[in-house]
Amino acid sequence: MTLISEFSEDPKYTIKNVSSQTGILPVTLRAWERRYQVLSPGRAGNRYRLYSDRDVAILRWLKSRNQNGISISLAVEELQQSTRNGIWPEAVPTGILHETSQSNTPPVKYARRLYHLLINYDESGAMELVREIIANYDLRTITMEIFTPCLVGIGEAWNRGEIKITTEHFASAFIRGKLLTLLQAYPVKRNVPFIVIAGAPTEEHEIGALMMAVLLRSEGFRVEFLGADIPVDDLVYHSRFEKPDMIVLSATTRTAALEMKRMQEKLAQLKKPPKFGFGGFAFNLEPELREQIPGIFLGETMEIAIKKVNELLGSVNQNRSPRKK
Ligand code: B12
Repeated sequence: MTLISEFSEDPKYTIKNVSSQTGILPVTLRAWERRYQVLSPGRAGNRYRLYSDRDVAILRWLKSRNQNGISISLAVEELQQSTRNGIWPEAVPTGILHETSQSNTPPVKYARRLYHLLINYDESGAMELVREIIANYDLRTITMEIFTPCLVGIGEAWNRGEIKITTEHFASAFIRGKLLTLLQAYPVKRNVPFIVIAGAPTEEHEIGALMMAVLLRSEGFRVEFLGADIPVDDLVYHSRFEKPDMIVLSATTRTAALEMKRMQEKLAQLKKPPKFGFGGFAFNLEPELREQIPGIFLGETMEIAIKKVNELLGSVNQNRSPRKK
């Protein structure tokens, strides 16, 4: 095990050399340097930047965190926090980073490729593809433009009788697993607004709620994800002690959507009731259901919902990474 601090700080590599060692484009290197002040390359006599072995180790570490779904701004924050406490992370062994694809493949093509790999049970192919997707796209694109259409395609194929339930279970378990990894890749913050997210009572679909959890955690909120089919009394009990600022429930079926009424009525009896937001497929399919739930409909898409939550609770993440494509 080699810590990043063990690498020399002597300036020696040009930006071109560092780019070929790390697979990060020179333009990106300059942008990271400017935006995050994470590197301080020395200057040669001719004023060209010269990077040290430690700079290269830091860049490789940042890239590897990014490939695990962490935004660069959060990875930098993580690094700065731990080095302030005198703790340096372990260096990423050479050979572990895969090259960032320079392809201009649109997300919809990735969604289709993922769909085909999953319906053919090609798990290692799907894992490789998701690694490529994570290296190329931001979280919003990954969840809304790649995972969601892939799942919708699976649902349609199942509805038409083209695939069996076994295939659907395999595909949704795979995507659910990737989302859980992304969720756990973000730090669990304290002293920021606290949101509890779950599927409404009787609701078996949990991926929409899980996606919301990942997206809201990436926005900097403290987020607890409780999975599908959460019983009314248990969530009320949990809220009494945990005191979330907001509860977000999702529903895909009409029955689950209507269960939210009972949930909200009981939550409203708490001493300090949390804000109650909801959304999901059921409310898009039957918009009139929205009026029947005494809470805040967060919107038809996750993008709208994230904006709404930021308005309701106050934005906490000033340092969000820009879209990559
Ligand atoms: C995977 C899956 C399952 C899995 C779920 C596994 C799991 N762990 O989650 C299992 C096998 C359990 C399942 C069960 C059933 N399913 Co199903 N399932 C799906 C499938 C293929 C994907 C669902 C998914 O995760 N989508 C991803 C999400 C992100 O997509 P989305 O909902 O379109 O999201 C958009 C919005 O809804 C919104 N959104 C989503 N969630 C949230 C949350 C909040 C808070 C907000 C604000 C917004 C929001 O954001 C997105 C747009 O940006 C869909 C197909 C589809 N079209 O989605 C069918 C689908 C949802 N299922 C369907 C059905 C019919 C069922 C069953 C009734 C089947 C049965 N006969 O048993 C049961 C329901 C049981 C129950 N009581 O809940 C229908 C729903 C039809 C309806 N409501 O009228 C669909 C559409 C399939 C179809 N084409 O017929 N299913």
